[in-house]
Amino acid sequence: MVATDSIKNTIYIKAKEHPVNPPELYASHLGQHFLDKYPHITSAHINVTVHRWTRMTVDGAPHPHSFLRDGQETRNVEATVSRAGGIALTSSIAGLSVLKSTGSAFHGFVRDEFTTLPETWDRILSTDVDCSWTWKPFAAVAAVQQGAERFDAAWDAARAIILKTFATDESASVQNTMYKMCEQILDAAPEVDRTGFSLPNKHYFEIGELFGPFRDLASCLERVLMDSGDGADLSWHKGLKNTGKDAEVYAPQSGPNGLIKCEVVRDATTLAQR
Ligand code: AZA
Repeated sequence: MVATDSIKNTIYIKAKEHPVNPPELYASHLGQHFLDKYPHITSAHINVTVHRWTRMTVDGAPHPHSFLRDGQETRNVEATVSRAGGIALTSSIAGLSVLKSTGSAFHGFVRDEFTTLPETWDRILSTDVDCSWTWKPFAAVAAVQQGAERFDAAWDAARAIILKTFATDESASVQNTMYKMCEQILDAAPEVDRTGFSLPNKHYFEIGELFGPFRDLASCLERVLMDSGDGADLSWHKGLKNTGKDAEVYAPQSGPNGLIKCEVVRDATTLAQR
């Protein structure tokens, strides 16, 4: 048994002995250390989370020693270092919250007896991006180290692709937009075998659009609430209009929301040649 105390101290010492950037390389060093040190271990699983500490700008200049926590977004690495299989690395971005106020539609989907959702040609689109990409297997730490700049480059490219595509795509659906992002990430990082997304669909409804899309139930309740002056929309106050073309005030919904996932993998021939 290896005590968590030893493991914690090892993490500190290895962070002193090796660069912690890129985190993929640090995770590989750490995992290899546990294999070298303990003969009874067959594989080591390492998770590294990097938080965004961005240098402050003070009076227009970068400050030498002050930083701010720049959102909840993290850069993550999952590494498995094993005697049999070399080093498996998955990198990811998590918790990148984005919202666009238009340029998003959802129509033409399958309708059956369980469907209540109306089609929409214009809606707010918001999500917390969780995007991962899995590298081709590495034989050993030396292979991770050689060309280690690939890891920052892929993270930079993935983040830029996510933001640009989210902003500029006339989104036909979350599914369609996330697929476009995956294709670009695979193009930008040739050593990546697969990439994927997990995106919660965070709804914002017009006030007046009680329960959002679930209108049948909503229309009954709405009438009751409007009769009681309790405000299903804002018309109870001086006839304010806030739906359709007049919508300006929206309410974030607490769920349940859809969680939409996809994974795009390179073709089998390419993977077999790795
Ligand atoms: N995809 C979307 O883009 N929006 C949705 C979905 C979906 O599958 N379901 N409800 N709203």
